[in-house]
Amino acid sequence: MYGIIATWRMALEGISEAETMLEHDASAADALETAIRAVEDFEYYKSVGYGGLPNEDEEVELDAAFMDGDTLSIGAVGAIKDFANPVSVARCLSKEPVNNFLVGAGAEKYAHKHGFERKNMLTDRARTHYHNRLVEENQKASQDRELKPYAGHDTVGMVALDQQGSMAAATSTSGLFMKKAGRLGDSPVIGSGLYVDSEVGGASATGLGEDLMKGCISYEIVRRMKEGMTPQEACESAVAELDEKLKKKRSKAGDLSLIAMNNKGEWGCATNIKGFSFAVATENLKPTVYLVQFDENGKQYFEEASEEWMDNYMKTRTAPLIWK
Ligand code: SD4
Repeated sequence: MYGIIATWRMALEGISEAETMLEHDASAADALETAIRAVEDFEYYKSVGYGGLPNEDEEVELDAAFMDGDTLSIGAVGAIKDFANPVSVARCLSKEPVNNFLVGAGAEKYAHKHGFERKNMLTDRARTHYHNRLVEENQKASQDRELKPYAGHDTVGMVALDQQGSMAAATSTSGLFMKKAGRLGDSPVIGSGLYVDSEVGGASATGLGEDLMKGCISYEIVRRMKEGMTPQEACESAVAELDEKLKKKRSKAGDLSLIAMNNKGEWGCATNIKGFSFAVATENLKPTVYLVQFDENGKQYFEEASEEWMDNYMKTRTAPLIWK
């Protein structure tokens, strides 16, 4: 059995490529890195890699992580600037005996030394988003002005299983639009943004990093799978419990969306938001995008994305932007 699951529709092209690789016996780690790089390279996705939205100082700071489920090796970069593929730097770091998680200038020094491609990651389109956001803010009365980090978000997180039974997980993100310089979310943090153990399975998160980290949610899902839950049961119960706990202790819960796969290729997903999508492919399932919907009792279910939804998705991502 082989398979790959990823957060958001934007992962579809990447996981399609990965699926072909897995079918031809590639390793989970290679397939995963290829899939995430495809998302990082596509300039119209504004929260991962090239084209990612900048922080409040108009700088694109990227976070990424990689975990090998066979060895539990981990590698991560935080707030790295001007490198094309943070996930590949993270994977390279996972091969080091120590110094596996590097941030800022240290991460850039390492990436440079290892020959990773440098690139100015701030696109004109992202500059336009930044400029327009400031203009919108300045149009408000001065007492209402507040540069809140962008609420919409699309971190890519993936878990893959190969035909040898090896698993890997990885994430990549530009984090929250208008975040403070140096801010890290859950995505590069092992246990929160991702976790994988080939003896069990893996999970990965997207949403409000500050809240996802409060539950070490990816590790928690893997732990539940280890105790016998299916990926779906583990995702649903862990997300519902964290959502409830945050509401009880803090009166609100940020966005929490999780995907998981176990070492049999069974998969699951749970979210506390409307509009979440994910992409999955296995030996028995062609690459498919599902939307998470809720019935009248608040119970979630999955619906395959229609052609119309898919067309509209790409149209809105690539629509021309006006400099206000
Ligand atoms: C973060 N979790 O930096 C990331 C943002 C995100 O989908 O998931 N976006 O907090």
